[in-house]
Amino acid sequence: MSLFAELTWRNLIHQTTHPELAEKLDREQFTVYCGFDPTADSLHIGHMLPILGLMRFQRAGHRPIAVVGGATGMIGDPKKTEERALLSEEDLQRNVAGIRAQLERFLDFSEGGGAILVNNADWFRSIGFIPFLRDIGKHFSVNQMLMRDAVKQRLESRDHGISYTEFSYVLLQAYDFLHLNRTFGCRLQIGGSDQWGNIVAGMDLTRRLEQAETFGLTFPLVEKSDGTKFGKTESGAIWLDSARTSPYKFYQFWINQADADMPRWLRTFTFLSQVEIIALEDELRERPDQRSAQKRLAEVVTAMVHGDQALENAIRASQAMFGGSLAGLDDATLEDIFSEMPSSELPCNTLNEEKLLTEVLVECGVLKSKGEARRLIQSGGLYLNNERITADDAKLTESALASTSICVIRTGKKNYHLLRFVASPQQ
Ligand code: 383
Repeated sequence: MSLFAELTWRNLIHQTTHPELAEKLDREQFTVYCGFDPTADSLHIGHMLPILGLMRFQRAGHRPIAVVGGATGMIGDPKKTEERALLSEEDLQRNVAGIRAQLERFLDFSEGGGAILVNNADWFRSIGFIPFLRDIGKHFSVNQMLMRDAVKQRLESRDHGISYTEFSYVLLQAYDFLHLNRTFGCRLQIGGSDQWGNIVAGMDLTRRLEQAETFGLTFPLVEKSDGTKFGKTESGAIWLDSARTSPYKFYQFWINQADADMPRWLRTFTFLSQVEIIALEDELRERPDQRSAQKRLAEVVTAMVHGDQALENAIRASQAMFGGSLAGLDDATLEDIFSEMPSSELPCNTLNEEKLLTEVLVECGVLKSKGEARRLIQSGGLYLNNERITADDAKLTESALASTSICVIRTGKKNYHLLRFVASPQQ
């Protein structure tokens, strides 16, 4: 299947600047770029579509360039809502480094790898303000700039005007396209549909100054079938950095997506073949309770972002939530898995006191009375670290620890309570 047909099948095309781009992509090799501004030290899943987009172009034989916006990140692409806070030089450096490292996990930027990674600060550093205004600014019509969506909304909004700084952003991104065209023969820029204006501005500038024809292609915004915002949970964005969003939480995010979104997500966020995706859709229709589509999606995306080992751990952690073994899981993983469950803390010397489990359960507020605790044990409904307790006179000892300092109590099928043993008692 041709690249364009595949992108279309995957619902990845929102707009293109030229209808003939479809066949050109089959006949000619393109150098194609997408930019990422270092607004944080990590990318999030909203960036996955364009990253995978660059990978799809590479797999089809084209040459991808990823631009990290060390310069544009200092200015800020205007949002519809409000002016961005300026980042300090220091934060910006850290963010650039973080994003670079992440992009390197997806695309091979090594020599011979085929992909190119650049930072636009490298060429903006040496451009003076006056030459830029004369040589570049002269080609921009303020009248047209005022018609851009984000700018228009900011002009209309009473509380949030727009600074000259952000208003000028489009000139910088346009100049990047020109620079990449001159330097690498780059002829195509891709991005989300929010980038259309910036892309077209770069094409115009390149035509004027280089008489070169360039192209643009945008992806649709990722929207969930229920109309809520994709990629955000109650605890915030889903980041690609495992220190911000653990592989377990990342895996869970995909596992928990709705059936109705599976056809779209499988196409958008994976490289799975059409045959496999259609089989997964059939399976979902026939046996929705199995959630095979969600599992496969979570598997491939987690492995792609965090690697096979992290995926394996995430699957084990997910099984723990459903009563699976806790063996080998450490404190941090247990905290992560059971972060939404109630918990209590006990001084660690409690483990030497040979206390009755029934007493501890009442002390921690898991159950109301020792009698209730005894009856629960007798009916087979009490678990320590997902192992059933059978003796109603069982004592709490060191062997109750699942990891270094945590014991996981479960009553019934899935009421968990985390018991932390700490050095000094806390109120
Ligand atoms: C900077 C310099 C360029 C080309 C692009 C840029 C960044 C661009 C931008 N992009 C977003 C970002 O950085 O703001 N002005 O977070 C997002 N992108 C991609 C995609 C997307 C866009 O990185 O739609 C989502 O991920 O284009 O919002 O020379």
